[in-house]
Amino acid sequence: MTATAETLKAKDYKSDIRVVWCPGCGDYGVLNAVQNAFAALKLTIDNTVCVSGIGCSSRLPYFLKTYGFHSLHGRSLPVASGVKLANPNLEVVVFGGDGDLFSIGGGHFPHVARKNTDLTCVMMDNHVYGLTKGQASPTSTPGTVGTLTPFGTPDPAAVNPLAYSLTYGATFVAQGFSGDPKGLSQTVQQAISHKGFSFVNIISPCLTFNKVDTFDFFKDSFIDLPADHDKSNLVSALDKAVNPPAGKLYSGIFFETQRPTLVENLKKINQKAKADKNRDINTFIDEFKI
Ligand SMILES: Cc1ncc(C[n+]2csc(CCOP(=O)(O)OP(=O)(O)O)c2C)c(N)n1
Ligand code: SF4
Repeated sequence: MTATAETLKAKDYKSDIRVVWCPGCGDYGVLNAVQNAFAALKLTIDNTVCVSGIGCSSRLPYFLKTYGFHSLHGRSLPVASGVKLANPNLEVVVFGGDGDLFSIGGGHFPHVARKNTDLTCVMMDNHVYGLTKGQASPTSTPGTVGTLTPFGTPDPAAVNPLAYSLTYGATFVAQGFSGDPKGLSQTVQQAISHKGFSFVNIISPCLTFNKVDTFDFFKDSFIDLPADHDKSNLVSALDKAVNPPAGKLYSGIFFETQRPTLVENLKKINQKAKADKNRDINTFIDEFKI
């Protein structure tokens, strides 16, 4: 975390753009939690960049006063990586939906995680494609009836975003609920404060197009991770991600560890390259001259 701004309140991070989500959409709770988290961390508005892809949830950067980049569907993570590599001093936060990040953008996620790119990725998981009116997404509960699946999805299993991110080497993995903006704000603060790739899966119901995994369904489902959960233990984190008690979902930090970030590793390689006279760029080019 690099930015500071002593006097900003949550409302100061709000842009003048009218929020256009359906009344009651879970994403309002996420926006609220994010504004509070930015204020608590005293992020400087012009040192913070919020990047998204396409989807209802990907509109979130519009509603914040920071710099933003509403990129292409599924491409928020590579765009955000570029921003971070170009200027490592910026605080870069990625927002998106389960479709954007795990369907069309699913191929980028493992690499950003394993490289430990210093980004915070906040996913609004509503188990559906909201913007395009209710198609099934990778996190849809198997059998979900949707616009294009009137007889239920044929997929026997859903993607588990927590297990996925843990498996590919994310160094911070957490989960929260849009109906708990206070708890969520704290989780987002911890995710942003973490050095390296952090992922927060937020269950954020789409009341318009997901009639199965609704707010009422989730509101009694969340329980805190056990007090004795060891968040440095990857196996225990995976177990909690895959095997919560029946009908329940854990909220809190599943896993946190420290590893050098992509920028740190690139700096080391750069230093080595500079120190190696045999690898001077002109010597290297000379090797290819005929
Ligand atoms: C290349 C491309 N393919 C498809 C689309 C259509 N599209 C826009 S948003 C979206 C899915 C959004 O779902 P999700 O990321 O879960 O966000 P939500 O709207 O549910 O918040 C799709 C398929 C597109 N805009 N661009
Ligand atoms: S369609 Fe669903 S995800 Fe999109 S704004 Fe409406 S409630 Fe939210």
